[in-house]
Amino acid sequence: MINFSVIDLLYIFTLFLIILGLAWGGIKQKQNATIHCFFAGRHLGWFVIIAGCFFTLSFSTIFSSCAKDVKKPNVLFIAIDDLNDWTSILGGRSNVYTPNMDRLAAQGVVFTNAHCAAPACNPSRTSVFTGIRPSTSGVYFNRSHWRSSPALKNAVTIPEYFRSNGYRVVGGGKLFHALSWIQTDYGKSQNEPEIWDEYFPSKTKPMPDFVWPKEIINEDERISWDPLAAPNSENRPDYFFDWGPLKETDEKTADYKVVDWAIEELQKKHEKPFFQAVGIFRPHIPWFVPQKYFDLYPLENIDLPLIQENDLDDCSDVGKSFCKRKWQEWIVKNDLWKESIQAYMASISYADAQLGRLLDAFENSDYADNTIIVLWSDHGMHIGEKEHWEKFTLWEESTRVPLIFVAPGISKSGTRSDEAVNLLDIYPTLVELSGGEPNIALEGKSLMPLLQDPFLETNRAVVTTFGKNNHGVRSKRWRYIHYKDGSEELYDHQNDPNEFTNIAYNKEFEKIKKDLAKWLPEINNDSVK
Ligand SMILES: [Ca+2]
Ligand SMILES: [Ca+2]
Repeated sequence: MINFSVIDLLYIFTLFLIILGLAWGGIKQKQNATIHCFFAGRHLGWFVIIAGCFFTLSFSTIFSSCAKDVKKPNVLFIAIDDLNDWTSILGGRSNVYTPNMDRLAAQGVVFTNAHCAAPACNPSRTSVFTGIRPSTSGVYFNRSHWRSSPALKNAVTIPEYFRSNGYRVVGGGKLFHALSWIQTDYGKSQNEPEIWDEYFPSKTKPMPDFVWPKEIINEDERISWDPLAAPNSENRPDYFFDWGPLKETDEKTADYKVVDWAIEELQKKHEKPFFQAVGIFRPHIPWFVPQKYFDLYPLENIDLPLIQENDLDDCSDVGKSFCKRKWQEWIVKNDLWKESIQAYMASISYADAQLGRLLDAFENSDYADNTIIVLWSDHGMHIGEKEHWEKFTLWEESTRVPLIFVAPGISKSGTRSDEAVNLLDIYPTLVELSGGEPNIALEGKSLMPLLQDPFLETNRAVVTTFGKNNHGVRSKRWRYIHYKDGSEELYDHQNDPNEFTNIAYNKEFEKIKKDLAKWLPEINNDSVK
């Protein structure tokens, strides 16, 4: 059967008008032999021909631009906070229950060697959304206001890019840096209201209120925070470092509400293509999630991470200065290591369950066949390795993150790439996948070649930066760290996947080190206030 498009039909209609015009002119010419009528007949014929051409040109332009819009892929952009490689797809820990991340991975490409550009929320998220390195922007820490950076003053963020290309751009939850319970200082929202068409809960309040355990809330409904985990113990770390099961069900929790909003968006009929960003806050501390997620991980089944005694002895003094050794001392003294691992894993499985609800709605939506999905976490997490907790280091625990791309018609289902890639690559990849022109201002690289061929070897190394002039360089095999005082670390992942032995001062590896140092950024700007 022959299928005609709207444009084909318009051309046929025009041809019909032209023939009609010529015929009309011819008939009139025959019927009226007088000179006056000859011209009248031909004029009418020419008029029909010209009108037909004009009609076709204008309508074909309108219809072809509409057809182009219909073909533009949507983007579902999923950010998870503080999730390290403790997922079954990355294997950073066995027996973590993340079935929904596995399910998404089965639909696309998992980047098993993906690293953040900065091991902290604000600088990492800023680099993802602007495509600019922390060393270029000077946005190194959570307190820096990213738009104050001279390099980012006029930067076009991902939502702005898509909006200028005819997309509806919406977001919900933590995407740029924010904390729901601290509205000042480093908890202040760094979201820019004007770059979104819509935001949940609102453009000025990017995260819903949390559900706190009752013990944390005092009589006038304010958070008093008498910690649940080992209250009144000596030398307790920051009180955000707390955990415990919630009696409430998922429906009451903040991330559930963000996903509810995201589901509603996916159920709408959209005229324009969309860029929809969904920010899931757990497994960020404090680890308060419903009891059922704690029940997945009985304490008696939990192993401690593999660690080496005196692991820090061969590390740089700058690297050591980043470590929260007091947290580790407190954990060990109070015998809470397994409990805290249980709480982090419970929070990961809670986040994964919310992802599952989003994927269910997506798969049942009208957009399942024409939407690019990218899932990423802003940085990793130490759970006592190198006597450190949280992120804020240049070691593997802080830099390695989940990164999954699903690109219909381009990526191959259930494939993996082990090449070193960076979260800075998300922006140029989305530009290329959506048919845009490459933008030289973006400092990452499009992952399109790896999506098309996950076995491609790139020989690339990628950089993570923490503070001015401190960089970690990760290739497929090596991690090289160069700190601001000139001190160095080098780890061979082929023989030392836990980064226990610093071989930077072993002459045998001098050339390896030099080759890796070539990837260090040339621009190292001062920190933005
Ligand atoms: Ca984070
Ligand atoms: Ca060591």
